[in-house]
Amino acid sequence: DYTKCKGSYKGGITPENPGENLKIRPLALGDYHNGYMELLQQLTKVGEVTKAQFEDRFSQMKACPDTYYIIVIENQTTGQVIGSATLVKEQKFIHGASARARVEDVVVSDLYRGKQLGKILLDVAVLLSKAVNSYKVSLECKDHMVEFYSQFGFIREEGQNFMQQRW
Ligand code: 16G
Repeated sequence: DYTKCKGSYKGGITPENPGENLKIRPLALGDYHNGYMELLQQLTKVGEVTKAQFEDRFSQMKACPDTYYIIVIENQTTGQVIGSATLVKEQKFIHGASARARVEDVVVSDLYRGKQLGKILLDVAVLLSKAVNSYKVSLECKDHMVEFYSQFGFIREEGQNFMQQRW
């Protein structure tokens, strides 16, 4: 129910109607050919992913109920995916056997920046986090993106650190 989205938008757009010819929907199996992988390349290194690999991964995600929610924005004229955000729900024992949610892989095509599409994606992701009964939602980002995400209610808490190992 998008009407519960906290955000207010300029220019009359809403999550239900994110712009002319634009539509929000879940990622679909056919999106391999609709520019989804090219879009992700604007976020990070995607590498070689064949159609078969994409379809396997898609099915694996689908087979995990109530876990992967991949939101995309489609240009309905071209059929191309021009924005996306992933919400992953992680089951927990803590907080009364609750769950946490993480926002991952947020990307809006560089041709569509400045149209509040990132805001729409994040508002929907936060709404969804609550709807799936997570007790919190978090994300990881580079320093220069902190200001961007803080506009949507994400707070860098004092003393909390995000750490990782890479190989
Ligand atoms: C950013 C993304 C993260 C993504 C990572 C890829 C958001 C909020 N954060 O941290 O989800 O997976 O970049 O970068 O979208 P990497 O390839 O260096 O891991």
